Amino acid sequence: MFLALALFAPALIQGDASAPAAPMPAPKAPSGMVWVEPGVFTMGWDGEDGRPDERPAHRVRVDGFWMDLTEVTNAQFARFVEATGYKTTAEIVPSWEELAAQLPPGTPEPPPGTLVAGSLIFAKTPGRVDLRDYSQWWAWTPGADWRHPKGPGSSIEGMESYPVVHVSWFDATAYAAWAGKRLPTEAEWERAARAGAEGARYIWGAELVPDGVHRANIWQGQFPFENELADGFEVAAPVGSYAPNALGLFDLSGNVWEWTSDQFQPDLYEQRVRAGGPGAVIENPTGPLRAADPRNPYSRDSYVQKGGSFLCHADYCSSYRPSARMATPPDSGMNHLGFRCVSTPALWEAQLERTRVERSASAEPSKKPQSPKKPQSVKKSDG
Ligand SMILES: [Ca+2]
Ligand SMILES: [Ca+2]
Repeated sequence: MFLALALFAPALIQGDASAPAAPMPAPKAPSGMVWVEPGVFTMGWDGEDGRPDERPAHRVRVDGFWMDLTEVTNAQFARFVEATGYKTTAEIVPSWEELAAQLPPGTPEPPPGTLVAGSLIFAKTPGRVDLRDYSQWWAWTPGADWRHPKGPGSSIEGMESYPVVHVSWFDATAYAAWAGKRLPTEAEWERAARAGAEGARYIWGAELVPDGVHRANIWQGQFPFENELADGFEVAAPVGSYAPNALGLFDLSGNVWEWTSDQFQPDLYEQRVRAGGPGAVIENPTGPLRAADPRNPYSRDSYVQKGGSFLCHADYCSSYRPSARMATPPDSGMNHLGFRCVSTPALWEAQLERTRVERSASAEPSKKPQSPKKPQSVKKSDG
């Protein structure tokens, strides 16, 4: 409902109410995206519920960019796969070399033929568990992929407007390149999320459920075994099911996590502030060259994801706060992890040019003189 409102009332989503009007960027805004003005904001969080990797809050400046109004949907991803024949990571049998690089040295190789394609699916536990061991609620599921989000036998029929899930960072990056876009940096993502709520704990303000109205698809009850569904959804919701932020961006908080282009390091903000000195404004940060992720200590790469998901609970991770950070190796897919893209005037102009070239190339044969069209025979099945 909220998404329909925004799409049909574009005046509502022009610009951040807290900032002066920005000059209209050129070229024309791509459909389904909104312009995020260039500017300075406070990234990170020093508040009481912030984790060490969110500290210290510091000033960052980012250039302007367009951002997708919603998480990328199954329908959008299907168009990409149809156009390119792309196969996602979850549909390809992993190689032992790739897996071994993320495991403790000396981990024995599994017997030949036992590695299969698949992805991770959340499963509620029978009761209370030690929250430090997340393997208790994640099930490696052979045959789970974006078309089969609950594993073999499941499908996305009727789920066109749901966020695509089980997409690796590689898949998200490939989609973005095809669409004339890219993944947001962590700074761009947080800048967009905080629009209209600078310095607030949540994207919409100070209270988690203002006036009793749920603003994001997260988890109410007791994680990971009892979901009270107070917000209406147990797992992913169709994109745009909750009110957007001040820029008209939906589900930045909750629903599914969103990949960014930045590698993760837990003490990155401390390093930035140390290097920049007091009062420094960091320009367009893009993250470190290599990850140092305590949750994935053997993986060279681990990319930041933002916004939390339908699994985030106030007592467990509260990652629906805009400063919260999580990271995952780029070949991993899960049923609560998706993405959205950003674009820039330069990227979008290049995409328009590519489209023009492709169109004129495909129109080329029609320039040749053609013989008059013969009436086509009617197939039996047509009649
Ligand atoms: Ca929910
Ligand atoms: Ca989200």
